Amino acid sequence: VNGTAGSGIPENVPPVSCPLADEPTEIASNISFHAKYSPHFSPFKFEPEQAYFSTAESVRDRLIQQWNETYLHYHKTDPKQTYYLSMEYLQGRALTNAIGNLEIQGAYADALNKLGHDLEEIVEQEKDAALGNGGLGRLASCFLDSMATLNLPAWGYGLRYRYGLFKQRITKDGQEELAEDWLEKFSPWEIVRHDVTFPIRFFGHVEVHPSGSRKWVGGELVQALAYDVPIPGYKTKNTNSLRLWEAKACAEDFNLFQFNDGQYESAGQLHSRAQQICAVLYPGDATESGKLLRLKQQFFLCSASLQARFQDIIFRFKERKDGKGSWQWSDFPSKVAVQLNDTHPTLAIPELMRLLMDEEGLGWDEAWDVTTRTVAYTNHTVLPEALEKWSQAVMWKLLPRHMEIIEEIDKRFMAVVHTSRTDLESKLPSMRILDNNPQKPVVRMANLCVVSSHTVNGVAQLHSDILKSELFADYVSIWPKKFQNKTNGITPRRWLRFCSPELSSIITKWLKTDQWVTNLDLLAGLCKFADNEDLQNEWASAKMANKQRLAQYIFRVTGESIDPNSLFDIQVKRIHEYKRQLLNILGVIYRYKKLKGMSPEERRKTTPRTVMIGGKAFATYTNAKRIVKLVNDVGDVVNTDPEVNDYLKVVFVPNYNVSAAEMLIPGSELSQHISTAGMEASGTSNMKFALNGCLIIGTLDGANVEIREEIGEDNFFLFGATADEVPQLRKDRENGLFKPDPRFEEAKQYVRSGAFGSYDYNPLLDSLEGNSGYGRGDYFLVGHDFPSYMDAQARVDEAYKDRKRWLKMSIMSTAGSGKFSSDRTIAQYAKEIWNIEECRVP
Ligand code: HBZ
Repeated sequence: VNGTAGSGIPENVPPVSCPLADEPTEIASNISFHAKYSPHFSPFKFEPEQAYFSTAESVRDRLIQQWNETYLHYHKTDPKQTYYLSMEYLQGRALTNAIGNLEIQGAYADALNKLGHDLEEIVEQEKDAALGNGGLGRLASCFLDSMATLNLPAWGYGLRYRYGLFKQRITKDGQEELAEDWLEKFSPWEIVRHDVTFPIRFFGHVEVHPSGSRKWVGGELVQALAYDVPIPGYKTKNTNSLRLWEAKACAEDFNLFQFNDGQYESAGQLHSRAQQICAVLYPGDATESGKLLRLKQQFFLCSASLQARFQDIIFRFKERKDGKGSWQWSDFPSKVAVQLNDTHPTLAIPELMRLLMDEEGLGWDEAWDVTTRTVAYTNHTVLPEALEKWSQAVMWKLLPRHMEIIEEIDKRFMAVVHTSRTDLESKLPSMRILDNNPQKPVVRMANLCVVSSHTVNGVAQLHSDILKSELFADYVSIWPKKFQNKTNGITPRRWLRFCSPELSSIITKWLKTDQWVTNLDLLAGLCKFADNEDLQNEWASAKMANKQRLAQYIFRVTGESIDPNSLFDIQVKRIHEYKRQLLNILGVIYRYKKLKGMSPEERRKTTPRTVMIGGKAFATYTNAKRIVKLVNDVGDVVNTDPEVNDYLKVVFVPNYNVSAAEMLIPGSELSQHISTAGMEASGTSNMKFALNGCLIIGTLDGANVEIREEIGEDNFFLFGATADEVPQLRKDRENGLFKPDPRFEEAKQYVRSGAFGSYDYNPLLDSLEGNSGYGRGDYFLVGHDFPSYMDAQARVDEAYKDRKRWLKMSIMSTAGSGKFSSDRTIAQYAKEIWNIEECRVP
């Protein structure tokens, strides 16, 4: 059924019963069944590691049961379904989430106790599935959770990378990258589907038949093999699927003759070339290397996912023709919605056109109508270097038929402008899909998406406004209704209910219901208790417990002892100049210098802080790596300085990932979301922190704007230039009109003086000066925002001294976070873009 329907196991053969009772004793026996009969380890070993794998397999039994029921139900009901295409999913660990969503956490904890293990220790055994780089990938994973929880018939499609995001190690030279082998001991959460494979073609040529029809032939073929990861919804039977494709060579591609002749390498050449496709996650920054491989990956995802869908549709089509009603290709968009997670899966557009025309015999107009009513596109960034552009030459070589189709789309788009929108003709060169600049002819993927999608959306209101007024402004006058906003969200299950059980039970107690877990707006009910002393005391003790747990974690991963009574100030996200970790650390440096100049008496009046900064820098992003090194060097000096030690600590949190976030966010009190205004499309960790009662110091950027609106401006430490001021400030800067704040000069000078070791930080600091860096001098406006940032930090210190006030602000943050549930976001996609409805498994 799951793939194509067909004949199943005869009903007169009863299945081996699978122990799905909720009694701890039966669960324990199911776990030990897996320990004995699963072939992964010696059956006589039952250390935490073996206990984890057999526990996971036992949970998987249940997931598979629900997953099968879900498929049968969708098949029977035949609703419209969404296909979410994403090159990235940052899933993190699955065990806590699965037993939490299935509501069997307590029973599993008891069962493991009976077996001599502790659930908390067992869940730590799991490696993160990190098939993504950052925000975009984590968003896709939150969306999967919400789609299942809302009982939506929706599938995720992605790639099964052998190595996901690298592991970060900090050495004396800064960041080092290591391959992360998340499949080292196999993943218990995936089900390999040997019945679901499709051939994917690369290279080759186009054959023209006398009838005029065209066919892509020749080149090389690689097999796409499906692995399905069950995605359980919370408190529902619906269990959707994340389908990850793996690339495999065909057996006949192995040259046995060459092998027998001793030519081992060339014998297996095609095999290793196929393996390369899914070997690694693309680091996701603008680099030249690996371009062709990345393009292959993208096409591989698009072609396999669409072929799978076609197989299902055609199966149904035949079923209907055999007497169960009629069906036409023009009905396709009423059965299928395809969502492109950024431009990475853009090739789904020409591939869908090709399948419809060359395989199914539709004419251009009909194929185009079907395609444009099916596909929608989400933009996640306005940074010019992240807007994908593919070399036309490379595309012609790898995908000749798709390039023909793209040329035709471009030609027809131009014709429309020529005939009906002559006022836009001067804009055509930048609006076209093909950029035929003879120096470097490219295909602009974002333009292809805008022209071919029925809906284009940004990921926060400010970002969507910028898309309409800047990046895609010229298209808005042609298709004013095409552009929408869908403010991002996060799943409240992983990001509050499961990562902070302490705070969750306090919320449930005061709201007298746990319905907030699926209806996050109910959190607003906490507002009226924000001043209540009992709630405040309970709130403070839950926070303290989380801070202590975090302090132990920090000690474990860095060896640094931090004081849970100090203010925990955290900035964790990918290291990027626009995210301005440099602003944060320069502020810390200034604080350190001031502390050193104070008398012991004066110091005692300050607010003690622990500043934690974590995140990965792309391997070849030099300035990002220098920032990592600087934070570590500052930590080395500050943390060993007995004069300031009680008042300031600086910790670089190594290898930031989803699991680390689940530890850091619940234990945070202040978090920094301080990007240059207009540059962070949304941000989603800002939502996670606010939900956990952490106050935000931030700019008016991305979703910060909406968070501040929801939780109230008194509960947000605002600073910095606004997005519409930024262009003028950059111009002023170029014209020498910028006067730096003396505190900013002092902080930079302190680093240059060698206070933090002998490493040469001048190139990094020079990017903040007159005319270096991007050639424009402090492009990210660190210098401009520094004084208002320091003032905001001073307000933080004052607020923290007033315990009651701080606790009230913290409660108000959680209370105001209802809007940022990904359930809300996904419900809006479902209604306003996909036009799909809930399909609940009875
Ligand atoms: O998507 C992020 C945005 O920076 C962030 O503001 C937003 O909240 C989030 C979810 O909408 N964008 C990314 O994470 N982008 C990438 O990771 C990326 C990956 C591969 C690329 C380019 C960008 O080739």
